[in-house]
This record gives sequence, structure tokens and C-alpha cells, in this order.
Amino acid sequence: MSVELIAQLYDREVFKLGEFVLKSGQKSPIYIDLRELITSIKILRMAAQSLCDIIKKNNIEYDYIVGVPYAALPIATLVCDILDAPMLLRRKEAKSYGTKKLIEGKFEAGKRALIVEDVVTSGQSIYETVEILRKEGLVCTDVVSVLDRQQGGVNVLKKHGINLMSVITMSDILDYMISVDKITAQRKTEIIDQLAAPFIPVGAENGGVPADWKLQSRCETTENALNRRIMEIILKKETNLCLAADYTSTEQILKIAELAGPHICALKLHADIVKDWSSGFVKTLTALAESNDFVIFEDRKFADTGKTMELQISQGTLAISSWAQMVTVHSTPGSASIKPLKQFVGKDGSRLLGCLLIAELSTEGTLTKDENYKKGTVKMAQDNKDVVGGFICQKRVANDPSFLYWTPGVNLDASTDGSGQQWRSVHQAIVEEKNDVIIVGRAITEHADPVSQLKRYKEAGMEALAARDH
Ligand code: 5BU
Repeated sequence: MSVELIAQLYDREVFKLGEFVLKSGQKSPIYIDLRELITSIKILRMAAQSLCDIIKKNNIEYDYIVGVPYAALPIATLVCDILDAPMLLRRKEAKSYGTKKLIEGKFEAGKRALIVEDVVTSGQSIYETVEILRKEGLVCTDVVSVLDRQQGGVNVLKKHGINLMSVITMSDILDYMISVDKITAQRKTEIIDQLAAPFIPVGAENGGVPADWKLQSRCETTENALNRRIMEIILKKETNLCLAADYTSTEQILKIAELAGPHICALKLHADIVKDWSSGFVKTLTALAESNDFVIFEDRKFADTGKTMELQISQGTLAISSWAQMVTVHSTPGSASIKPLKQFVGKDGSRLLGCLLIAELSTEGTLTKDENYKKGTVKMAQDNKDVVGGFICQKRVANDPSFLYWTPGVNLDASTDGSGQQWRSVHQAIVEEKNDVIIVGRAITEHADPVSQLKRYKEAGMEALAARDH
């Protein structure tokens, strides 16, 4: 522990006490923003020196130092300078041109990479970095960090064979606060307990009693035909992965549908980008969906008057309701306009089971961040529960387990496509942002080995769901 470092951070008011809501929605009694470190080179040096002391004292072996992007990069640079060690840089997004490398710098497989992090919470972003380094053949068993928030990171990392050592822990900070009479010992215990407690979404609508989010219970109680079908598939096939098959030819779609069949709960299409749509294709795809037990999802994003949407969903060359079990609808037209869609559920000649409302897009600069917009969308879904199964969203938008929360913008190896799409990890999408189904496209379809990726996302999705609801 470095008391001097804590004292310096304390003097700069880096530790704030109060009631804070973290990015995940979790409440925290203390907020620590180590990014303020960057503006003080003195503290940054002190933090780097303390990390080097840990490395030396524990004889941690390494051939390269790797900072977890982005906040830890300046500290990692200073550590390399002090130790005269070579640095590697992990990219958050693969370059869209040239080598598509995820690690910059020269390295040899089989050598040891030591990870440097600023703050550890759940350990997830460290693990993502480790996975990438290991995939490149680097040996990765140790992480040093400036601060451990004591929220389970050590154990999560241990499970993956990673040893974490930190300069300061949350307990150290609270002990320091006790020593300067800022808090009592009793308060310290309360704070540590609160941080270690499993996260339960606050503000449950059923009188403050935490809602039951387990899919098994939600499947048993749902009155929505689409949600029953999807949850039955998720539970039976053990997959909450929806594949976005954004291909322009029916041959490509059928090829991926055949490969993906056993691994997905839904296959999402953009029918209007397909150049050779035909009734024969619809027949083959429907047969594949039936034999492999997945739902066909047309991401049409309807947004018009009720009458026009009615025509768009059932008529024209695509006749969407004759093959799609679910579609997306924008909430912009308002509640009355989606009522005409109800007539297609359970109607002869229609395969539609329900729809999702778009509460929030994954794109950079989206206008759907507006809280009133989201609230209005939730209200519209609540008023039309028979046809609306849930939402497309980035974070779970309602504290209502009768809806399902589907989320696009998921990719384990990149964070943006350079055209506005924003990707985050499966863990973030499900454990932190509380969604139920992950929608993954190019991370699978553009990979040289799509089947390995289907399995990877399927496993990661179900693992995250179990971690969220344990
Ligand atoms: P990607 O290749 O994983 O980026 O594909 C994501 C898919 O989800 C793609 O078909 C998009 O049209 C779709 N999508 C999205 O990415 N973001 C959104 O907010 C909505 C849909 Br709504």
C-alpha cells in the first residue's frame, strides 16, 4: 500500500462520498475517478513507481508490458520507462485497413506479457485484454493495478488463471479516511459490504421487491406469444444469441443459417438488402428455422401511419408477415399506429408472433438517448403488451421482466466500425447493461471461421446471463 499516494489523491478530492449511480446502474457509496491522475504528472509518476515496486518485490516475470486501454496507457508508458521494458499496445478496435492487428508492437509468441491497469472493478476488461493477448500466443498470468475497488475482480481473474496485485485497495482508502476522521470504522464496514453485495436493479416497480429476472420464471408467466417462443428456445437450446445475417444474396443467408442453426435463438434479416429474394428461398429458410428451432426476425424498423405499416408488413414482393415471426417498429408514430399490427398475430397466412420497439439505437450520436423518448417508448410497449414483446435497447430500459431486452452493438474484438456503429462486450451488454438477447453480426459473418465465433458468442452470452441472474 502506498499511503503517500492515497494522501495525494485524497488532497485532490479524487475520492467522493455520497450516493452515486455507476454506469451499470449500480449504486455506490463512493466514487473514485482516477482519470484525474492524468493531469498530475507527479501523481502519475508516483503511481507508476509504486507499480514498479510491486513488480520488483514480487519478482513478477515479464517480457512486455501491456496497458489496458485507454486510461491505463499513460501509467503503463511510465512503468516501461522506469523498468526500461518493451511496451505493447492493445487496440480496442481492429484497424479497418492493412493488417487488422489488435496488438501493436513487436512481440514473439511464448513470451510473457504483464498487464498494467488503473482501476479494477469486476476484472472483465482485464480479462478481455488477456484473452486477446493469449490468442496471439503470449503468456499472460499477472496484472498489476493502481486501485482494486474490491468488487470481485481478484476472484474473477483467479478463475482465469490471472494473479492481480494492486498498489491500493478500497479498504486502504477507507482506512486512510478513518485516520483523517472523514469516516468512522462502522461506515467503512458498511461501504465494503455494499460494494461486495450482488447488484439488484433499484426502483423495482412492484413495491421495491426485486423483480425475478430469471428466464425460467419469466417464460412460465409470460402472456406474450413471441416471448414465450423465444424464451423456450433460449432455455432449450441454451443460446441467447441472435445472428444478424446482413448478406445481400439468398445463397449466403442460407449458408450461414445452416451453420448457425444449432447455435442461435433468432436469425435477423434485412430483407430489403437482398437482391434475389424468392418464394423458394423463403421456403428453404422457413424449413431450416423449423428443423433447427430458431425464429426469423425481420429488422424492418417500421415507422409510419398504422395503415401504411399494415400494408408494408403484409403486402408487396416481400410480404413480411408471411414468413417473419418478429419485426422491429419505431416508437415515433405513437401507440395508436401499432395497433393494426395486432391483427397479424395468430392470423391465417401470417407467421407473425410480435414485435420489438426501438427504444435506443447503438449508433454514435443517436437521438434516442433522450430519457423522455425512452420513457414514451416504454409506455407504448406497456399499453400494447399483447403484440410488443420488448425492446431493442442498449441498457435495459424498463424495470419490467415481462419484456425481453434485445441488444445490438456487440463485438468482442472491436469497438467501432468507423461508420457510427458502437460495439461493446457481451459482459457489458448483459451483466452490466442487463439485456437478455445479444444481436451479433459482422463479428461472426465476417470472420474466417464463423462457426467458432457462433460458439464463442453463444457461450459468452449464456455465461453472462447466468452471472447476471445468479
Ligand atoms: P453488427 O455487424 O454486429 O454491427 O450488426 C448489428 C445488426 O443490428 C445490424 O443488422 C444492424 O442493422 C442492427 N442494429 C444495430 O446495429 N443497431 C441498432 O441500434 C439497431 C439495429 Br435498432
